[in-house]
Amino acid sequence: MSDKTTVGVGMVGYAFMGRVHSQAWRSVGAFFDLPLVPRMAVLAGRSKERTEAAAAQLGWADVETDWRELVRRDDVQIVDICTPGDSHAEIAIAALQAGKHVICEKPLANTVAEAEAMVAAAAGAAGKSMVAFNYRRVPAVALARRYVEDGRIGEIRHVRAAYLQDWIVDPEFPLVWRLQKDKAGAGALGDIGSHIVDAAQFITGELVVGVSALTETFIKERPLAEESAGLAATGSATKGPVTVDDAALFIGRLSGGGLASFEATRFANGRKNAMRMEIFGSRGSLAFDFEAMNELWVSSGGGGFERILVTEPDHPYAGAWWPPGHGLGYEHTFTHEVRDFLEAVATGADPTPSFADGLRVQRVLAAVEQSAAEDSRYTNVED
Ligand code: SOE
Repeated sequence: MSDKTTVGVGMVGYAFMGRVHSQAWRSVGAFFDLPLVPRMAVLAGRSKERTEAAAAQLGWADVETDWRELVRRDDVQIVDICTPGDSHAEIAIAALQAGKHVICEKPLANTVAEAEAMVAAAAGAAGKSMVAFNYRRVPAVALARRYVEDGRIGEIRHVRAAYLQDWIVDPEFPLVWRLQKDKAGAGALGDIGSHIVDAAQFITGELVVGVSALTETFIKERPLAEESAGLAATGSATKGPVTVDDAALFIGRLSGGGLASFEATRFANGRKNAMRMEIFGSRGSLAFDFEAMNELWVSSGGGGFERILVTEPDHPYAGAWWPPGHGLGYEHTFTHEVRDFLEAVATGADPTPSFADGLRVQRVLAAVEQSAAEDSRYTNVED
């Protein structure tokens, strides 16, 4: 029997993010020596039948069909929000007001105003809060951050950040919630652009302070979605309008004086989840591609790049898992996330990325949308 304190977790939503968060809560105690033992107390979803089926499959002890009931429960101390962005603010604020700790999926909210309200609620709350930018917890990304902090890269000159996917290239791919502004807030920009803005700020320790942007929606109408699971879906014969961007490209300035470029697209045919970062500094450079997530490429200037297999025991998180070279996957980043969150809850430290960090990313996304809408810095080529 463990003599550690148990902490009850209540999760809202059980689709793609809910499944991967469940995997994290289920496995974290088996690999990390935790100060608190998480208990997967309750899963909330709208349909009783589906929520019960998901709870049985994913390992949750009980279900609620209204998230408000989950937030009220005494056996829930941590609320994990895995719903589309349109409900993040309401659930997070209610949970914080009820004294719970909150982990919220990214982007933090659908608007800057909602994100500000969440930051205000977090500031006055007893509970801890964190936004789930999971890629910070890829061992290679955390190692990249360490190298920048140690001064190995020097002053940051440019960042090239790209997040390339292709799951909606087919014009007949249905109009899932991620393609609807009222539910998702934005398209590729919010869903995957938010990740690379956060990763760029995290690795460099700097902020994106200004942007100039272009966005595009290539496919304006799609079949209405009937069933969806993960990123797959079936559509009906009726079509509806796509109300978000399919791709967002922007350049920006960093607070340290460097320049950055960002590409977020779901139309990079052949690229599945290519979240790529290249950091060029005065002393060296770093390169990372999530499709080869156990590798970090490092240059000390001259002689090109050296490949580091980020699976050594002294690399971030890696020592908890397999022998060197055996590698980690997507799901481990979420396990690291809940591990760090439990650590913060136990020690009273403030977990990162905070809701304030999430708001900062939201402000960048808003600036991108404003720039794209105004086309103010966009110059047509004269013929
Ligand atoms: C879909 O684009 C998605 O699942 C994102 O929502 C996730 O945040 C990203 O990790 C993978 O792609």
